[in-house]
Parts: sequence; structure tokens; C-alpha cells
Amino acid sequence: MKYLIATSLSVLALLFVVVNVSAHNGWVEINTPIVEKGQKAYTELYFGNHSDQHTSYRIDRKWGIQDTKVIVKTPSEKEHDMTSDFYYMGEVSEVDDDRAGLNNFYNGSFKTDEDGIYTVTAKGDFKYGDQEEARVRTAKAFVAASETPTIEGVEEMTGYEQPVTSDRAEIVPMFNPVVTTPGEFITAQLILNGEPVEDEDVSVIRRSDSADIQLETDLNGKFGWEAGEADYYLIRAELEDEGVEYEATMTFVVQEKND
Ligand SMILES: [Cu+2]
Repeated sequence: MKYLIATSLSVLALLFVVVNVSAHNGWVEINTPIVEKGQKAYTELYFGNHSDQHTSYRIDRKWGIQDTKVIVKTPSEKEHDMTSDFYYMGEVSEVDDDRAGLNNFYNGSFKTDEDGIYTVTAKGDFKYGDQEEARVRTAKAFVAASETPTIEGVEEMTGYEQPVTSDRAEIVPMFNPVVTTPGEFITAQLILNGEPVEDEDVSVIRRSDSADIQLETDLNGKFGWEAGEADYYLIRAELEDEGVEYEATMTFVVQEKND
């Protein structure tokens, strides 16, 4: 009986978490998680997540690119600012006023020239709709470059577990985000100003159908779950600290298991 009560309480808590989330998020995607060294990596900036009580993968509106910096960290920890490379994929007002600036995304690319994992971080501190204050957004994605661009060729690579910010909210994967396969138990950490954030809601949203799972960070800011089917996934957390709204997102790909 005690067990039953505990179970129904946790179901209630979960429902509360779902309706409590209330804003749109920005995220970065990498077109292909593993590329041959010397080839380009293609990236997109998306903004959305409106339907299904804000756990959807759908695009809604667009990034505020004017208040954004996109930084690529190379395997040897050099940083490149690629912000000016992004191109808006929707129509612009010079062409068609009615359709200008509607729900759409930005794309950009960079050339890989080292073996290892590249981290792409978009810092987008912009307002949308009638928000009065800009939200502080950190969106991350990863791509591995290798002369042998296969899962086996890149599975020993590291670097993804290094935080890239010290004064923002950020999701740090504790699993190699380019080689995960279905059913693996994976863990990530939510940090703010370099410190773990406990008791915070986190969602993991699947791209093909917007199916989501709800998690909560532990004392060390960590949260873990079983990787779903091969697909593209978005991890999202939103928090407030001293009157500032923060948002941290990360995308990664679950790969098919090789036989
Ligand atoms: Cu909305």
C-alpha cells in the first residue's frame, strides 16, 4: 500500500513538471555527427518547442541572431567565432513582407581540420514575443572528425565532457554524444556558473515524433536515462537564478547498433 501511494505521488509530481514548463527554446543541430577529417560540418540554429505543452521538436519563430554568438571549439581547444557564417533560411522582407521572418532556421558550416570532437556552442541572449528581459541561452551540439569516420573510429574520442562556459547554464554530456546506441544508460550534468544544479527539471525530446521524457537532476546536477531508438534528440533545461532566466540545450544522435 505504501508503495502504491508513493507511486501515485510521483506520477502527480511528473504531471506538474510537464505543465510547469513554459517557454520556447533554442537549439543547435549538426547535420551529421561523424565526418571525415578535412570535410565540412553543417550546423543549424533552431528556435521552437511550442506545441505539446512546450515539449515539441517543432520550429516556432526563429533565433535572435543579432544577439547571438556561435563558437566552435576544436579538439585542440582553439575557438572560432562562426556567428557571421549563418544564413537565414526563411524569406526576408525585401522579397515578401507577408512571409518574411516566419518560423524558420539558420544554417552555417565550418571545415574540420583536426582529428577529434568539435563542440559547437550557440550563446543566444535574445527576447522573443513580449518578453521583457532577454533569456540567457546556451545551446550545444557535437561533431567528430576522423580519417576513419565510423563509430568505431571515433568512440574513444573525448573532450565532450569539458564545460565550455563559466557564467551560464550548460548541459555537459558524460557520454560520447556521437556514438551512443539504443538501450545504453547515459548520464549528463546540468551546471550553472560552473556549479551543479540540483532538483531541476530536464526534458529529453525525440525529433521524429516529439515524444519526450521528463527527468530531474540529482545532488550533483546529474540526470540519467536509457537512450531511445536511433534518432536525433534534444535535451532541454530552463532555470531562474537571481532574476535571470537561463536555458541550456544540447542535441545528440543515437546511432543504430552495428551488427
Ligand atoms: Cu509557446
